[in-house]
Amino acid sequence: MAGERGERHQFSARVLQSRSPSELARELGRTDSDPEGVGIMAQKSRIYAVRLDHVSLRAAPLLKQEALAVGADSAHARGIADHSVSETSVVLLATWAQHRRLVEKLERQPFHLRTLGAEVEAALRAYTRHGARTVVGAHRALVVGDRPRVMGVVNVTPDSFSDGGAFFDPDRAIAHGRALIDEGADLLDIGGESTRPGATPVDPEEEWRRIAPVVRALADEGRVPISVDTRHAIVAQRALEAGADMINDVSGLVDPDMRRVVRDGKAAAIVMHLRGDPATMQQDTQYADLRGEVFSALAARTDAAVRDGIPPDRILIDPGLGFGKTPEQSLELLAHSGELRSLGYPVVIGASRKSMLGWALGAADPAARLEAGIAAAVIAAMDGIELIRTHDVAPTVRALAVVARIADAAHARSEPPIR
Ligand code: PMM
Repeated sequence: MAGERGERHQFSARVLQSRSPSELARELGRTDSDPEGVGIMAQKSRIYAVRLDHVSLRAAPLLKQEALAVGADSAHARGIADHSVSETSVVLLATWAQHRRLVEKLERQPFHLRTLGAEVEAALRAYTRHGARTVVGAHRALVVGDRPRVMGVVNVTPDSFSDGGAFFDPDRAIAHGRALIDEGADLLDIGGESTRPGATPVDPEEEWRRIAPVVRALADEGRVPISVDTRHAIVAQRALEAGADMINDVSGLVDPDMRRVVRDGKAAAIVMHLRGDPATMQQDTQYADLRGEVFSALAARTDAAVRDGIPPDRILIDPGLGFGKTPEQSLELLAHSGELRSLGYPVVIGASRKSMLGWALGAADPAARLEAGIAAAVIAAMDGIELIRTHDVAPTVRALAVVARIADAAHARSEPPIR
């Protein structure tokens, strides 16, 4: 009943739940506040914590002083005060409006603070970005960002952990690819080399022999863009000539030849994080700062790709769940996958049937990980992850359709009111 009041709740104090500034702006508007005021207040609605590395001894105190001057704050190493460290990591804490004022002030400051400010602004704009964008592939384009998109996996291998070689025969692999498209896959990822921990590397000639008929058939049909999962430049080149659109390189385009093939083939590329190679990657899972290291490695790999002439709007990034990471580390990366949006590239997450899900469930059988994979996909999609790589297309598409409708109902996906 409208207007009814409990004794202990005379004012109905209710903490508002909002995932985006636009959701909150709507709530502010519902107080019948002045619309211009709503725009200004919405910029104060949320604290954005921005982490920065390698801030110098001279820059850090100045940064804190400028942050305090705009009503924000920044945390840095205690050793900055007594000069016992030469550089520090920093976490800047500020509303959008404060960040903007701070960036303006830093433009006039020495010690690379101007560059630091520009990087903070770029990260914030990328992180809060909403709406559709087009990733152009060699032959076809993929739209991402309007709703979570699904990449269906076709492994043409005898030894993949997740499907145990069920599609090693080319005709069965082609039929499987068609079935995944019918189930609603937005693109397919075709692979001829198992990258499971300790798998024996495959000779590129053999890898190409496995996938060639599958890539040709599914690319010729042209129903969805085709990605090819390979670490080998020669395989990538032949795949692009055969009609593939995107290269999914689990080694993150470390090979300059691979970067050249992607650039010259005008392909899109997924740059995945992997330390070492699949044969040895589980031998070293020590990270001083897991999320920081994955982030800076992806930043370095994508910078190299752009420097070598691959246009930024053809690049996607992926933290590589399960690749040189323990189950706990993979789950930590999944829980913070939205952070990767700060780099400005669409983000891909592949959790489907992986051992971290088995670890979380306490069950070894990959066939019993369907719901766990969907839970992971839903978490990623709610964090704004653009592309979900999965073996289980139909149930994932259904789950993500509901996530998208919920986001619409919550007004979480309209343009944020911040400029
Ligand atoms: N995972 C596998 C293989 N390729 N590529 C990307 N970009 N991201 C991943 O998480 C990923 C990948 C693991 O093997 P699978 O094909 O059997 O799932």
